[in-house]
Formats: sequence, C-alpha cells, structure tokens
Amino acid sequence: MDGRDLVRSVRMVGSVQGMRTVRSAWRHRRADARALAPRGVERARVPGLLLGAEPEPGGGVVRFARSRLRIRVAVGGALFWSWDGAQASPSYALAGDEPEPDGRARLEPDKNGGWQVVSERLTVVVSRHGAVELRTPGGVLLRRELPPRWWEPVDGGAARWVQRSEVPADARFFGLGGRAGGPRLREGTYRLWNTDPGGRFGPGDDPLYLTMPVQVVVSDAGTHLAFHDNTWSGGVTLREGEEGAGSGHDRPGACEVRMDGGPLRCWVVVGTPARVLQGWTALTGAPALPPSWALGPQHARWGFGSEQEVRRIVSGYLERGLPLSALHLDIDHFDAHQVFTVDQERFPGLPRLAKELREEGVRLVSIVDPAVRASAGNAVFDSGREVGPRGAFVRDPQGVPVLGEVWPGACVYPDFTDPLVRRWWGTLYEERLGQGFSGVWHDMNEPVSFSAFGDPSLPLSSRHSLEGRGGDHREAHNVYALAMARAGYEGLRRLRPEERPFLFSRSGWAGMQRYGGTWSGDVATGWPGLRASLALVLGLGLCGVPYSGPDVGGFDGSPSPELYLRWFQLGAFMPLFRTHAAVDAGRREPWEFGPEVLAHAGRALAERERLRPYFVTLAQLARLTGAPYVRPVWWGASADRELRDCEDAFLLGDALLVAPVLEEGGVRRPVRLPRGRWYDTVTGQAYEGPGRVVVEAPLSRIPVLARAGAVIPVRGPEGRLELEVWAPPVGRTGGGLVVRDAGDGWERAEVERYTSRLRAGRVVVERDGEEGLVTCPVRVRGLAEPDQR
Ligand code: NBV
Repeated sequence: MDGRDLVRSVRMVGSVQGMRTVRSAWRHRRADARALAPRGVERARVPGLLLGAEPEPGGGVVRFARSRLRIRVAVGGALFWSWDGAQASPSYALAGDEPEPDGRARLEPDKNGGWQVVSERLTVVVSRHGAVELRTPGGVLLRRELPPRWWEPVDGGAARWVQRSEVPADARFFGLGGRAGGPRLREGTYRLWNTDPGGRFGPGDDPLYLTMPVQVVVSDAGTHLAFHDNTWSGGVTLREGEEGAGSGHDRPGACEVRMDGGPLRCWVVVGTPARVLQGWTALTGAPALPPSWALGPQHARWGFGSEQEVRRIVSGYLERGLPLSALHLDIDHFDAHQVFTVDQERFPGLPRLAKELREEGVRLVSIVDPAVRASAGNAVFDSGREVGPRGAFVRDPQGVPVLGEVWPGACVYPDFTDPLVRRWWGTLYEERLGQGFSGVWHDMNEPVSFSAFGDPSLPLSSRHSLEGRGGDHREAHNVYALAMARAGYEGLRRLRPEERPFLFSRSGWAGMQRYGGTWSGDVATGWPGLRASLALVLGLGLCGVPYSGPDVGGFDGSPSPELYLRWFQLGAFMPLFRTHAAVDAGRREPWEFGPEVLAHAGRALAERERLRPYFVTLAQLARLTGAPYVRPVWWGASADRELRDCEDAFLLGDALLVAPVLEEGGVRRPVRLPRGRWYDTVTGQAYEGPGRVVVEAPLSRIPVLARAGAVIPVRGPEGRLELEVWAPPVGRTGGGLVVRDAGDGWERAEVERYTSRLRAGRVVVERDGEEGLVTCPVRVRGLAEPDQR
C-alpha cells in the first residue's frame, strides 16, 4: 500500500461503499495471486550482431543473431518498424487495414556495415548492433533507437522489454495521452495504465484516465510522432537534453519505453506538426464529427436530482438570455445508480421533458457507466448473460464472472473486446434514445472497481476475448474504454443512422477519436486545476483526439468567483465547453457568482455563439486533416524555441491566439507571439511577432489575438454567416477556410477557400481567386493603422 492507496482507503472506508471496497480489493488481490504466477527466472536478450537483410515491399527485414527487425515505409510516409517478427496488425489503434507499403522505399547496405531504408521523407539507418536512426532526407538526426532488450521468463509467458531512444538536445516532448502536468512533458516517468485517480486531481497526479504510448517530439530538426503499438502496462521515462552540456557537447534528450509484455512495434510519422497529425489520423482514423449542437455551451452536474431542478436550471439560462445547447444527466437520474434505467420517482416523464427542452433548443446528454449491477432482475444483467456462448461479462480464469464494486454495488463488466458483446451493448442505447437523450457520456471506464487499496480496476488475471485471440486484463485494460466507445458509437449509428452520434468518454486509447471525444475528468477546483485543464486539451489534441474540454469551474468544492470566471472564459474556447461539478460541490451556474461574473460569463457565452461557425469549421477540418481545434502556439512555427516552451496560451485554429488568465489577480499578462502581425480582437491594437508583448486582461475578458489576414466565419446579426477579416499587412496575403454547418447528418461539407489582401488601401476578399464568389457579408477589422492606407 503506497501513500496514494492510504489516502484512498481512508476516503473509501469512510464512504457508502465502506467495507465492501476493502473486501473487493482483497478479492482481486487473491484472484491474481492464485492465477498469475510471480515472475520467475528471466533471461535477458539483445538483438546481437547483424547477419543479413532481405528486401520487402516498403523496406525489408534485417536479421540479427537473436532477433529480426522489420522496417516498412507506408504510402503516405508513415514508418513502421518492429522486432521479433511483430506485424502491424491486429491493432486496436489502426483504423482499418494497415496502409500499403510504399514501393519506392528501398533497402540497401550502408557504408558502415549496416543497412538503410531510404524513403521520400525519412532515411532509416540500422547499425550492426541493432540501433536504428531516423534521419531527414538531408541527413539530420530526428531520433536514435538503441538496441532493445527483452527479459523472457524461462518457463514461458510474456517478455518484458525496454527501448531507449535519443532525440536532439533541443527537443521537447508532448503527448502520452492526457497528462495533467503537461503540455510540455518534463523529466519523469509517465505510466501507461488508464487510472481513475480516485477523486479530484491536479497537475501532480499521474497517470490519469487516458494514457497512450504516443510521443510527439518537437525539435529544430523537425517534428515526429512515435507510437509504440502495445496495450500492456508500461512506462515512458523522459529526460530533456541540454545543449552544450559537458565540455561544450550536447547531451541528447532521452526517452525510455518499458513495457510489461506485448509486441515491440512502433509507428513513426514525421513532418510539420500539421503533417504529423494528418499522417497520424490517416493511420488511426479521422476524428468523429460532433453534431453542431455539441459545439455550443453545455451544462452538467452530478446531482441535479429531479425534473423540477433540470427545468429550473434550463429556465435560469433562458430567462437570462444565456445560450445553452445541452444539459447532461449524471448517475443520480438512474434507478439506484443502475445504467440504462431511470429513477421514475424523480424523473417520471423524461421523454416529455427531453422533448420540451428540445423545443427550446436544449438537448439532453446521458452518462453511461460500463459496470452492470450483478443481480437477477436487472434487465441489462439478465440480457448480458444470454450473449454468445459464455455471456457478455468479463470472467476469471475459472470462467466465473469477475465482480467489482461500483455505484450500484456488486457489478459485472461487459467484455467490450468481444465483437458480440459490443453488438449487444450497442443495442442498449435504444433505451437512452427512447428516453429522449441526444448523446452519451461514458464514465468510469478505465474500468473502475472501487478498491480500498491496489489498482482500482479489474484483477489482472481477468480473461478477455481480445477479438477472439484471448488474453487477460494486462493486455485488455488500456483498450477497455476504446472498445466501449466503439460499441456505443456503432450502436448509435445503427439505431439512428441519419444522425452523427455524440459520444465522449473519460478513458480511451490511441484511435478513440474515431468514436468521439473526451473530457478532463475530475479536475481539482483551484488555479493549478485550471492550468491542468489546458494541458490536457493540448496534449490530447496532439495525440489525435481533438474534441475535449474541462469541467469548467473544477469538479469539487467551490471556486472563487474569479476562478470560476477565468475557467469559464477559457472553457468558451475549448471544443467541449461544459460546466460540471460533483454532487457535494458548490453551484456552477453563471448567475450563482454575483452580477459581475454573470455579465462577464454572458459575454463569454455570446462570443462562443458568435464563433460557432468557426468551431463548425474547426470540427470539419479536424475530421479532414487531424489538426486539433486547440493547438500549441508552436503549431505553425515549431522551430521557434520560445514558442515550444510556452504553455499558457494556445491557437484556436489558424486564426486566433487565446491567452487565458491562469493566475489569481491577473489583469494583464505577457504573450509570446508567433511571427507576423496580430490584433487584439477587442482593442484592435496591432502587435508584431515574433516576440513578447504584454496585453490587458481585465476581468471582463481574456486576451484573444487574431492573425492579420485571417478570414474567420462568425455568426452575424440574425444568425447569418459573416466573414470577419483581419486586415493583412501591406504586401502580404492572408486567408482562411470555411466549412458551413450542413446539419447533424452525414452530408459531405464543402471546404470554401478565402484569401485576403490589401489593394490600394482596401481589403479585398476572394473565394477561389474571385471577389464575386464571396456571397456572405464581409466585416473588415484592424485597418486603423495609417501605414496601411
Ligand atoms: O458519475 C459521477 C461522477 C461524474 O460526475 C464525473 O464527471 C466523473 O468523472 N463520476 C466521475 C464518478 C464519481 C467520481 C467520484
């Protein structure tokens, strides 16, 4: 029992679940002690000396005395390499079949007695001992993988392995899923194991709900993403390098991936950040497009408690003229916390309520937990037992369903890694649709079993289908939520084929963007939690999951009016803009913090609504290109080292730079600008980047700067689409893409391309090179400077 366990057990033992969580923890520990033999004697292995190589399409296989290395460059430029004959498929991350090999990539001997694969964007150099260097076509080193090492149990079982890599001394690390301490990942070990921290978390808590072995590495040499396609538990230890460290020599950055089992295989995508994300989502799937209502303001709370309370809250918004797109119902609307049920006493007419709210423009979203109360008479439990030859629930090695402790008491867990189970689970969403819900919110899917000590999840020895291959929880744990998201998404598509599903999930893994988004989870109320919220959204975006957002106001306790407001103002620029809080937390409605906060929050809501067409465009572009809506400020300028280290601002698409206030009492703040001219969108003041400027950040707003030349679709008076154009500097052109809202179905939206330029002191906007093709009103801003006339 470590410190974290101790805190948890004190909290749990005193809670409703009380002794049951202690019993459950012991039960899980005993199950594993019985079924999983302790690691006995192990034999260490390294690849040994190079023996030869054989070409294959896209690369080839390099043979070593004790292993072989496969290298394959795929069409589109992604590189796959693996040891010990591991293939790219099957994989939970890949969207479909593995991409075709690029026939132009050649395997050839190199001048040092090794081999190399030369491709359009990358040269892969293999040394005689099995080190692998990735170089740009110009020969600049991006990454050096040192020969791996395996530890194999002599009496069989999964081999552990470690792979050390070096990156340039100036490199910065990002990604690894949602990390509260980011976005820049500093020295330390980051565990790969989806974990409910057991209460609110802050920047120091790691791991959290959503981990992924995806590193994004940014250096002067270029940007690359390395994905170790392995679902087992493990850890990534990072150390940033140092230039001119010892006697003037650089100390490279270092990264060590250690896994407790599973294949040693890796995908690498190189290029600009935009190209990297495009390549990554080409491999793992285009992000699901949220329906456009999910880009509006949303409000949630654990414990609305009754239909009357829901109506009161919605009226609170509408009467004050505050926009509200969706309201979320948490587990308290279930009957005794059981998933896919409704407490008929407190919510006697949910379908009618949903219909009335819908008429007022407000949708209902439902929480969905995976754990099912293990008692005959619970309809989900009963129907789950009939699925396939063995029933739907995760079993122990003896074939007995594994029990855990969650809100409804003793529970069983659907095995989402079984296609039959996914299909069955998908049918259950019919009940939710019947209740009038428009979207779902997956929670507790790490998966959680309350536990006074040890891992708050299933026993590692629990058996899973893993698509029919069979395996245990060590391999299935990290993809449990990903597979649940697939079940939910596919179920909703079958049930309501004409509408795009809205789904977001607390836990997940590489590729989850195919099914939906995520959110921060229980971020602690406090200024550090606010900072962590931004870190999570930025990090997840770089891992290919563009739709996410925090619990605005923080999950627990009561934020000060100032903290609430600053969180609200940040949230208004996040893809998922949702206030949420725990059952025992203070209120989170904007009118609960006094008239001043209400006025300022109202302004943030109005601005979000005004920018809705821009959010629609960003969602479409995320689907088409993988580019997250919320991007680090170095997105278009990754060679700017100052930007790489900037963690307190972000780009919203190409056009806007948002500089939230993350400190108590802040009313102005420094902002590091990328190259080019930027306008303060409120004062109109122009600034020239690159460089650092100090901008005003009164309580009424957070600074937002627009890139000169940007063409931004906004909602004009009467809801008409307008183009807001920020004057380009003399001699420069600007522009922007616009994708119009084509409803919540599957219509393919058209991408409109606009350019802007100054001609004789006038800003000219063209679509596809013609002014006449611009059919919506254009509002020019930022033309005040005399030097532009
Ligand atoms: O369902 C209750 C909460 C939910 O409000 C929150 O958003 C989730 O992250 N849920 C966790 C379970 C309880 C956490 C203590």
